[in-house]
Amino acid sequence: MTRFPTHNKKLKDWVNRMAKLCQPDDIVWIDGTDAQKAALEQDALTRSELIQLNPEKLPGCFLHRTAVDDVARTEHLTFICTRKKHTAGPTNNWMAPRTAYRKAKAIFKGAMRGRTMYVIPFSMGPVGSRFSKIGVELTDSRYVVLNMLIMTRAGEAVLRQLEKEDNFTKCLHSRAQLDINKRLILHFPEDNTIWSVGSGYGGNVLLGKKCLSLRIASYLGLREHWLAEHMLIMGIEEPNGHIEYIAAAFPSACGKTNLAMLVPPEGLKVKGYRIWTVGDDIAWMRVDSDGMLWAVNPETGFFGVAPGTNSGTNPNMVETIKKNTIFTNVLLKADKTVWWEGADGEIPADGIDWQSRAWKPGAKDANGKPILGAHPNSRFTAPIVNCPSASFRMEQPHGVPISAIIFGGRRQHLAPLVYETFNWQHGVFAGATMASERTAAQVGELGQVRRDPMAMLPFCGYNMADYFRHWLNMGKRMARPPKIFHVNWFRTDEKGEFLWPGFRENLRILEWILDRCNARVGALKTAIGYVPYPADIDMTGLNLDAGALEKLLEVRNADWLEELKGIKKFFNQFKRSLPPELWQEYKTLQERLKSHE
Ligand code: OXD
Ligand code: MN
Repeated sequence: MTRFPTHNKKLKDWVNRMAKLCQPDDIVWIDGTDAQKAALEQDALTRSELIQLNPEKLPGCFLHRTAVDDVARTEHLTFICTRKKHTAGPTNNWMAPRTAYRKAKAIFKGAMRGRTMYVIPFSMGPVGSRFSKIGVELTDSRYVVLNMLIMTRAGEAVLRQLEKEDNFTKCLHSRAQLDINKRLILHFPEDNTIWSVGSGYGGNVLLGKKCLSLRIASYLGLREHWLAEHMLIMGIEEPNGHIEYIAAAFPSACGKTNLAMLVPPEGLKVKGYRIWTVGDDIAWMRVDSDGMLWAVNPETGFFGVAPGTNSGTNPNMVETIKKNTIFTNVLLKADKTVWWEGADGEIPADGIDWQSRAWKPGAKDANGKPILGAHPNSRFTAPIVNCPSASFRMEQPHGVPISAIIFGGRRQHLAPLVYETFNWQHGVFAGATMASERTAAQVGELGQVRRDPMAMLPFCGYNMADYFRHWLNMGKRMARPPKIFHVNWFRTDEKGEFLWPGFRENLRILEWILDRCNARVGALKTAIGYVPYPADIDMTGLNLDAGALEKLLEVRNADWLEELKGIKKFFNQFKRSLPPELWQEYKTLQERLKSHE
């Protein structure tokens, strides 16, 4: 008979019921102590679930490999399960709760036989803050437990909190048979419940992250008047010592993590800028008594993409992942350190690739394609406290006040480097119409646009039309709403070369954004919004080709009129649910574009 370290009846009953379904051999409660963590690591090493990395070069670090067909979020197997289909909206996969529970139960049944069920009480946000949310994840994966200990505040303190409050998200996970045909990632916002089965990949199984902190939290935010967003949060300490905070949403692979912890470029460093990283992926934002929007990062770790991470693209992350980090699906080198495509240093002469095969550079597969050492979506899980730029405000329950919200996409031609929207409603339109193009590397799909409103398309836990309305309403609740901007680091010239160097140089644009927030510079009014005068961007130490900045800032009305066609098609799918304010923004933009033609 299980001993429960809690008096919370709801929790006890639920753990009992789930144990009856999954039939684990035993149940272990995660207390968050170092001793328990060390024992779990040992257990995982013995069972080859983890590989210990070089203790001198990478202390406290491990490598894990997932199944070959379990390397990324499976959006087609991810469902929002609400009583009415309309609640999930046209952009989500929907399943009726009864069907979803029935299908998943068949897979969960007896799935933990011969295994241990771990009970992880965790808090998203500081424990006990009224802005935080508690979850309890039941899992049969030690890898999940060890990752959750990095990504969330987990253990005893959360259980104590659950003696005082009853509300928690019920998260059930089993690897089951890791069978892609028996894999389901189910969200029941109306029951505050998440069920994930058949996967061992982070985004599907670290249920505090995308599942709770975005899909379930976005639904809770709608009811409780706050925003759960797929955004980085960073502080920019200005030369006068004042720190301004911004939140920014970009679709995957647009550099959110790199921006969140950038190191100022030499030319600007002399001014005394310093960056404070609050978060790289998720922002929970509320209106405070001062009428401003305040943001917290509910997580305590980074679950970042390894390939491309190096001292040039992200020196702070290179420091962060030198200790106490779990690497997933990267290449293992002979000296028990790790490597990935685009890492620092020499390409290793050999190694063991992410599929456990002997690897040499230049190796090709049967189709003549290079065999990668690390999977393109290989990851590291690292504590934020390791990051040299980690904010000292991480534990503050109110978080940080947001001066600017930035939306961005990857557009070769359309969007200028930066523009400021006219007001909150126009800013919501800019967010709702965000999009990215496929890169030139993908032959045949060049220029294909994927709409990803607020970078939330895969993460919004309810109808996106209601989500847009919620954003509009939030604007009305604020006396001092943040200004909303749009950036595009990816504009190219006629030869397809990037016009803007990106990475740390992006601080030059953030500087302009903060100047606008503080009414320190003027701007050119165009049909799409305010665009900088080139002279207002500090280019000290950066030599672009003559005329490049002008090209980066150009607004071509004909291109935007063409863009409106795609926006119309996207909006139409929401039928009459789309807030009329967004059609109004569409029409006034069209008029402005035509009158400026
Ligand atoms: C992530 C994602 O892993 O957005 O953060 O997919
Ligand atoms: Mn993300």
